[in-house]
Amino acid sequence: MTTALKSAGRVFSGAQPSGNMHLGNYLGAFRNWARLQDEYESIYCVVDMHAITVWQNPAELQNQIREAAAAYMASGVDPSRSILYNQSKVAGHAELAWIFNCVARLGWLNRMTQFKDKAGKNREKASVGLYIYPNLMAADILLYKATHVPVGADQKQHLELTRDIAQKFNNDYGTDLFPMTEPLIMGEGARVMSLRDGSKKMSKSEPSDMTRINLNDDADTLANKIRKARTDAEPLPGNSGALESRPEATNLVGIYAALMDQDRDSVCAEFEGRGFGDFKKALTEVVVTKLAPITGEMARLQKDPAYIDSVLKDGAERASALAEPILAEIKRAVGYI
Ligand code: AQP
Repeated sequence: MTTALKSAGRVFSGAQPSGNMHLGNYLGAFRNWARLQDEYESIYCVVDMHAITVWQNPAELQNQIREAAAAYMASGVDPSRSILYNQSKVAGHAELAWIFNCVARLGWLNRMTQFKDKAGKNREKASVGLYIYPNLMAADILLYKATHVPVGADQKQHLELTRDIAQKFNNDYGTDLFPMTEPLIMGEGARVMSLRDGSKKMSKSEPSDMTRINLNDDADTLANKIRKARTDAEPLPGNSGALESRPEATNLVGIYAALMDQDRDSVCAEFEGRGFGDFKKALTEVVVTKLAPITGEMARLQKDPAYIDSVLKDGAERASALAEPILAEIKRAVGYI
């Protein structure tokens, strides 16, 4: 299988197989990937090397890699129109990451807010991998000279670092080898927040399952989570501007808007004056209806791990074929013989 040359550019993106795939991953990433694959030459990676920056049980990791691949495909990523593979199968990611470890400056990494968030107070006990994670992310993207990266708003800082690394490499080695990769941040749903705390993003690694909508939750679980989602006592306003100081309300309206492909203003206009008890019922119906086909398709795919493995193997071969000449060019620029 080959991806036809597509004029808009080359896209790379990935998600960590570090737990249950959730609505934030779907709205902030997967469904956008599916939308981009006809316009862009698209490379979608299950970033298992990033996942082990925090401890992963090996037996569970295997299932999580397959679950991630199933989630991509169930969300519309078509392995015949995109390249879908897992990162550890293409050695170029690790090789280029090492070169970038020698290009990126400590001061740049010290500014990365995600490391601070994820390492928390236990900074000294965090893995070195977690600290240099953004260098590996830059390698993921630039190994293919990707021109665009569709990312959730939370990943924007890492993409800026990728551009800094590309720029410094080009300057240091007197080359124009790397492009300045652009972010594609796409519409409503770019940042889905926790159901329990509107100031925190919905996340796989958050211990409480009640904070997130998993792509494999059944209808009863979804209804229960939405019913118990934190809100406030005020009714919905007539426009989204009035939601400003109400983060949990903003989040639920945003989820409804994203799933219905509307903007927040039109959702507010539709529900103006109604309380969250009412709105949550409507939201549950939308979430259940929109996620049911994805949940069903994920379950179907996961019953056939051999098929998922064959998709990943084929994708890795195609990704390697793209990466090898670029990596050779990079090594020449560095002065390796
Ligand atoms: N809450 C979110 N809202 C919008 N987009 C999100 N993404 C993740 N969470 C949200 C986007 O999904 C893609 C894959 O992300 P990832 O799994 O590689 O890493 P992450 O951003 O660290 O996601 P999690 O769920 O928070 O994972 P853990 O808990 O393992 O660290 C990215 O494009 C991301 O923007």
